[in-house]
Amino acid sequence: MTVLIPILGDQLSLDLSALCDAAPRDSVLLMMEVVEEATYVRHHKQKLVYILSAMRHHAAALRASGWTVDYVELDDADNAGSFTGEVARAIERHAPDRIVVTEAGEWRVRGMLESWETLFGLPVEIRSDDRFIASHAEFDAWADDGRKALTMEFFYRDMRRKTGLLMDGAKPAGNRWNFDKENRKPAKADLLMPRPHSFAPDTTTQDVIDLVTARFPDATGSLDGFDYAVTREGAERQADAFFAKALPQFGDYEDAMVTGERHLWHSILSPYINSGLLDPLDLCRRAEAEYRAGRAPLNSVEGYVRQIIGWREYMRGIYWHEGPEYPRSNFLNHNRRLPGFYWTGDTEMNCLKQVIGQTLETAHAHHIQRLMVAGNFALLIGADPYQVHTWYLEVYIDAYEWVEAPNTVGMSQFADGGTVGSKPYISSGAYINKMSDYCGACRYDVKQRTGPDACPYNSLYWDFLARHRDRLGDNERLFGPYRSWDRFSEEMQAEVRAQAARFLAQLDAAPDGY
Ligand code: FAD
Ligand code: DLZ
Ligand code: SF4
Repeated sequence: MTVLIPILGDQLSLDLSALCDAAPRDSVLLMMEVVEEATYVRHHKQKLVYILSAMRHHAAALRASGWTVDYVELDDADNAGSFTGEVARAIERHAPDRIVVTEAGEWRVRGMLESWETLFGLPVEIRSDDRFIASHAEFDAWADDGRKALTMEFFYRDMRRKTGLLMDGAKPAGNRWNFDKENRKPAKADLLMPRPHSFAPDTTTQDVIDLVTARFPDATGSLDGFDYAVTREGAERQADAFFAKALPQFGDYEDAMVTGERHLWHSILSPYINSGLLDPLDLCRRAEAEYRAGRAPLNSVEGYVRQIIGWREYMRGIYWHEGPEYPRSNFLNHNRRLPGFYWTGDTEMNCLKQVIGQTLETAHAHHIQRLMVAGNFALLIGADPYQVHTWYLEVYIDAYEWVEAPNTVGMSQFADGGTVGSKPYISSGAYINKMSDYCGACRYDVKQRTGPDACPYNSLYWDFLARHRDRLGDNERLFGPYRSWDRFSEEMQAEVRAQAARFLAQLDAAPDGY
């Protein structure tokens, strides 16, 4: 009896469901570096290096625990280039009686796994991924419970009750579920800000860097300075540093943006959580322990726990609940192509220059940079949400479709018409000015709405609202902004809209750059 257990690149957990009852004696674990996964979008080079190096280190860790791992490298002769092609070749090598696999993290790959039983004439058991707190059935039952809206906050409270995290009996710790209002402070550059560890590439990572440089020269972004952890131990060290130094301030400065400070008090653990090196529930329990021991305040710990058992679980639920066509949603009928500077950072708008520049350099940006600078601008100009989705999937080291698409298509671009967010996340330059130091060094004036020096976000914001009044005018959460717009004189309205039109025309005329 031999069981073949394929382990995908985002399944790098030692206690994966496919392994829970397997015996090393009669199991072959199959890990595959395949060109199809490396090219289904033009992934950032650092994302490619991270995943392939983490896979190689994970294979070594599995072998050290006694497993037999059949590892196919990208440059191996006869590499078939796809999961299905490699499973076919592995069946020839090992003649297994059956296949056991943990479910895939996206519709595209789910289809592949589901085709194997018929294709190979072998029993294929697809197990649910129990690294998540809510199963598909649980989320669907919650979503289909006749509720008016799929509000994250209510789902989050159920997850708090289910896990017991930050609960005092039946009540939330501190008698409040959510401390978000206390988590909106701007920050200043500060030499004492915690800095995460930097991991110099070892020989395995260096081999992968050489491989990616040779095989994917056109991939997005830069490889210089790659310093992510690629092992469980490295990821754990990073988590230790976060809990010891950054968690206490995480809440206060969650939404702040500071030039040259890409980490602030964020954890930078998403790549490790999403690929399986760190366990999300374990991290939340560690955060709670910091609160209970009096080392971190509740607004920070609740904020951190909410991001993981609230937003992260909710996004996954939405992705599978809404179906494979969800990334194609386009409620606002937007079709402008993204400007070429999304791939170069070459723009005079300093906020975008900083955020896109950092993204191309490091494959990471924090939530408010993604949402309120890059995403906000794409939404205001009416960019094609599918292209925006592809960009986010490409450039961020933690991007897998199940988490990226609901964040981009839903939360950031409002392309799902309000499934994820009750209103579009749009703002004028004022919000960026309040939460960052970007505007001070910008060629544009954040206080001006019109004229050659006016911040483009300002006219674009009002133009967006005016343009979409038929679709958004009866959204209660936008009554305030529409009332303000209506107080503008007709001349001012015309001037603002002409300013936006000139800006968009000049954007369209610029070379694509992609
Ligand atoms: P922290 O700020 O330290 O947050 C703690 C943890 O909470 C993160 O590690 C992450 O696991 C989780 N988390 C926080 N916010 C979210 C969220 N909105 N959805 C899911 N998990 C969340 N996150 C991804 O993991 N992959 C993506 O592809 C991704 N794409 C995004 C696209 C857009 C347009 C936006 C607005 C957000 C996206 N996010 C994505 C969410 C968020 O930006 C990242 O999770 C976060 O920046 C990761 O950095 P961190 O680990 O320092 O997070
Ligand atoms: C993203 C990615 C890349 C770039 N390369 C591989 C790979 O070569 N082998 C692999 O097993 N997984 C890779 N991945 C992650 C997969 O795309 C991910 O496992 C699927 O999206 C399924 O969720
Ligand atoms: Fe961005 Fe406008 Fe501020 Fe310049 S002035 S940094 S474009 S928000």
